Amino acid sequence: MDRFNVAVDVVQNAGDLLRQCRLEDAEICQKTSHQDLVTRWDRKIEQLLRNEILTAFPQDSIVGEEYPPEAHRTGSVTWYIDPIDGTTNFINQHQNYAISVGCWEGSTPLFGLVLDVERETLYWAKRGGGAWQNQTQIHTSGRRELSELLLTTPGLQYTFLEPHPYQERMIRLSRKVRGVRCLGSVALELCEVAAGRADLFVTMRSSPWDHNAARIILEEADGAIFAVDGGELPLNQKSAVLALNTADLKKQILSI
Ligand code: 2AM
Ligand code: CA
Repeated sequence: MDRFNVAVDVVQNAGDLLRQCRLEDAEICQKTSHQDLVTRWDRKIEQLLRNEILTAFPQDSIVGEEYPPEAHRTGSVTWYIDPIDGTTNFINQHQNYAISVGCWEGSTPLFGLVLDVERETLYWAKRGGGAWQNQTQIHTSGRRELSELLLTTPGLQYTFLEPHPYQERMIRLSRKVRGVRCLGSVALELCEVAAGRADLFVTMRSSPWDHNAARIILEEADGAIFAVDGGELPLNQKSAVLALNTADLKKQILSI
């Protein structure tokens, strides 16, 4: 099996486990605060993904949220994996969370998978092959007027309430767009832009495992993704992120 098929299999199996699991309170831990949580299931699912991927492709590297990278990987392929993107939603809602797997050869995208676990919806893209929601091809919206755009952001307080260099600009932007939505998952919100149900996305906090799968899907859907200052989004560092239904909107959004 090639990497893509291995990835689809393991992501679907992991989704089946999460859909059936019943989370106990004792399985929830704080990482840095009461707003930054991890569960036994985040760890268990990341272990499952790592084991399956490394058994099939032992030279590949894995960058995941819950475990440090393993040493001595010689290949040029890196997998960015988040076992549960939207852990708070997983805990409180048991919906609106995703498994995110992005596969890159150096800085070249190979494919991205984002499984909306509870909706059993797989967003996926291979480089050059368009973007897909299950068997249906998806595309970003054609909206270009600021007053018609829906802005999605996963952390309302970090985007609008906590002080940061873009805070005033974000508040101005929120007044100019048609509405603001918050789903609570970087990967799922980027897929909302890819599918044309949202038009732009901003987050002040995102890690490579949060966005490196969905960015492939978004770009294959003709969207564009940047660091929040409009520069290139780094592959291997945490970053604030700006994503758009088209690169043509970038100048206008950055000038607000
Ligand atoms: P996570 O669920 O994998 O932690 C909403 O908080 C979104 O922002 C989620 O996609 C979450 O990913 C992501 N996120 C990124 N950095 C975060 C952080 N430091 N604390 C909490 N959520 C973070
Ligand atoms: Ca996570």
